[in-house]
Amino acid sequence: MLPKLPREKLLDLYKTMLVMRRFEEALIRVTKSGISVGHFHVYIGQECTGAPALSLLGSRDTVFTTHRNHGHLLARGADPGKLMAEIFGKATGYNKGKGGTLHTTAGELGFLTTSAIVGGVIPLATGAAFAAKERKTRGASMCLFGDGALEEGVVHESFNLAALWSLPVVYLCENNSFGAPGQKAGEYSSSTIAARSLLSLATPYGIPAVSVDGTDAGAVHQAVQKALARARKGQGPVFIEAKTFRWPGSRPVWPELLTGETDLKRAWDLKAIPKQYADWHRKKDGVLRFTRELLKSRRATPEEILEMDREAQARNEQAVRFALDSPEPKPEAALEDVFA
Ligand SMILES: Cc1ncc(C[n+]2csc(CCOP(=O)(O)OP(=O)(O)O)c2C)c(N)n1
Repeated sequence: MLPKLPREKLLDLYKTMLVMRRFEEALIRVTKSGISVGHFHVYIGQECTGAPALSLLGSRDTVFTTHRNHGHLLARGADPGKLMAEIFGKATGYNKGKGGTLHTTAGELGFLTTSAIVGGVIPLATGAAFAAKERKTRGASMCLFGDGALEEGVVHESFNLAALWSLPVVYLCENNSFGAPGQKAGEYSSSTIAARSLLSLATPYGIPAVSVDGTDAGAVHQAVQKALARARKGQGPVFIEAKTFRWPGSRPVWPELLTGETDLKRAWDLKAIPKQYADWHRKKDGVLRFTRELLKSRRATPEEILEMDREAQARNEQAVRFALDSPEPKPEAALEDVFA
């Protein structure tokens, strides 16, 4: 389902998703060409969660996210060139190359920090919500994390305080384990979390919890809109589980695309779908799903879709160029911006 938005806004959301997808494809292509930028994680496949969720934030809101953060930053309007440069460790990056992929921070976009410590952002987002409440900013705090974070003890202290003090925070869990081998539909299974339902981890604290299909941009948009409205009215936190799919890559350290780079024609030309990974192209890839929904509702033609895609690819090619041509940080800058 498409979010209930006017056509122009829907197309803006789609363009953002295309930039998110093409950004990481370009990044993978660069690393495959032999240029090493170190270990990074990709958000490919989760665009229908991040793009609509983050499009709902305003300038008073804060965002906290994880090791899988590129898509989130781009969804909030990050400049692809500055983000690519940060991942490459260049002086022109968001944090002058000192944050890198795992800790990119962009205060101007509401990202007070991103953290690779699994579960680490949950208390920070809760603290930011406390600050917003104390300062009466009417802003909300959004916290994005994976299902793995829920095994951390600090999550429960955070949920408890957020509920006790009715803090304006939206906990958005991107459950990309859904569909793991041997897992039954709708059942959560993990070797590290005993709970069978992730929602059951929030409800004992009186936190309303809802599960949505994370490849359904309309469902995510609706759930996050409701949660933010509740938080901003001072009614406390909400927990949302977005069931989504991990990108189909094979190697965890050097991401590669087993399915190839995205071919949007697969949204309308079923013959173009290769048998292998047909499941991904037909059902799991949220960008293809959103494309099909745009076509079906006649909000865009195939030509318009391909044109938007060309623009997204060109923007990301420029971003790669900018990052490659940017200078390394100077050695004498190592101790600049160090506070502790
Ligand atoms: C506290 C902590 N423990 C372990 C790790 C190593 N680690 C990095 S990513 C990851 C998996 C995280 O899974 P999840 O939170 O579900 O996010 P996903 O990668 O699936 O998006 C782990 C265990 C870490 N970074 N921090």
